Amino acid sequence: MQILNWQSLSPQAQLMALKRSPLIGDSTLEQSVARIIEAVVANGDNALRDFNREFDGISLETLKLTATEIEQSCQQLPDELKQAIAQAKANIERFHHAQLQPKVDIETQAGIRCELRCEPIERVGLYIPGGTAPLISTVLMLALPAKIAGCAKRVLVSPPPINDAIIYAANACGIDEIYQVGGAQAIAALAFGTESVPQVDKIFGPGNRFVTEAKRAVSQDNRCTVSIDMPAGPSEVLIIADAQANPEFIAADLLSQAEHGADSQVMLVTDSSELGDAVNRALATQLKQLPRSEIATIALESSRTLIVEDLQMAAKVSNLYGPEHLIIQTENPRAVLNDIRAAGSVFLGAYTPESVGDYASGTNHVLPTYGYSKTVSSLSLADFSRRFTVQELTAQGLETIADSVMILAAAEQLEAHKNAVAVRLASLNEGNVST
Ligand code: HSO
Ligand code: ZN
Repeated sequence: MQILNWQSLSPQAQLMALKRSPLIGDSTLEQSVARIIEAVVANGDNALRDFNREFDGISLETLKLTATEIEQSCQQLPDELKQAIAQAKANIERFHHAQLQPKVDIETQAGIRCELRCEPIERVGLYIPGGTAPLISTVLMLALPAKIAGCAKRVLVSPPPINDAIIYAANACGIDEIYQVGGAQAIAALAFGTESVPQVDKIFGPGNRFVTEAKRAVSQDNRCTVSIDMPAGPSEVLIIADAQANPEFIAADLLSQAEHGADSQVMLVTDSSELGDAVNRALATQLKQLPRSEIATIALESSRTLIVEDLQMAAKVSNLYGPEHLIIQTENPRAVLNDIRAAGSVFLGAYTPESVGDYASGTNHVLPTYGYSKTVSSLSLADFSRRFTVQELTAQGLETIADSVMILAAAEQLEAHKNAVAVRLASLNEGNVST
């Protein structure tokens, strides 16, 4: 990885050093996706079957997996994979269950009761990408919080042929509606509904640029009211490390993220230039042994090591970048954590590789990328529900705030607002106290 000395860079060059590669897009992407969406709106299941043939080379009459097909896929799975899924599932369930919020129900003043209630989103669509790495773990990260939050209808879509382990994980997480359709057409089907795919209220999950563009497009389409989980960009990790960190561990962590895609970005920020050199040597050795070394090599070309004067500066640099994943391998990682303001998920200490959060520690691996961690939160139980407020005033409560409300309404020149209070006060003054 290119090694740069942070302090010696001009402010402009510092910004460049933290720049992500521009999102790979082309001017026709929007149009191609729009065409796919319109075809699904017009022709429903027939369009989905056509796209399955065109993009995935598979002819399917029935898009929904039958109970028998699900059962058959589940039987194919080796026991050790089932056990690994079970351990990951238990931890993810525990962590997300703990996120259930107690109801807020207070009196702001005597006779003025305010509540914050939480309702599950009724119908959710979970997108699981196909491709070279079947993301079994993403099924757990989406399906378990959806179930714990109480979403009544949970639908999973994935391009055919769907990997047996994905079907097994979905089934283990209580999903019984699995549709064999992927790409932008799957997102369109979830947003508008077809003869077989049900319409949903919110779509979750990662995907390629067609899926990402389709999610953006349907979330802004006023013919439906579907919303989406979060904006998506390529995966990334930033590691803060000091001289005592193990360069082999760091190289392994950088590569674990670099192997996701040629557009992944990995960064090392350290106060030790010796460590920077040692990590580069370890990267060269480890890279040779990886099956996905071609992908990782391209990712490393746009990745950097930044040498800073101390760990406070390292935290500042990390905050400027706002990484999706932040690994802190320093003597006292919690001291650095106190200076961290923006990151999707943080991994502390030598024995916490990012892989544990990707799969099994319990935290969610759907995280804000591309600097969005400054404003967007990691996926959590809250994303599967909506909150609404309730208020109830007694006559005495209304009298307590009547003047303030009427004065504010008058200041806004909204006479009818003022009147809604005034008519009640008048009625109270006439002695008509109801409750
Ligand atoms: N690191 C990915 C999640 C993942 N890793 C799934 C392996 N499988 C999210 O950025
Ligand atoms: Zn990963």
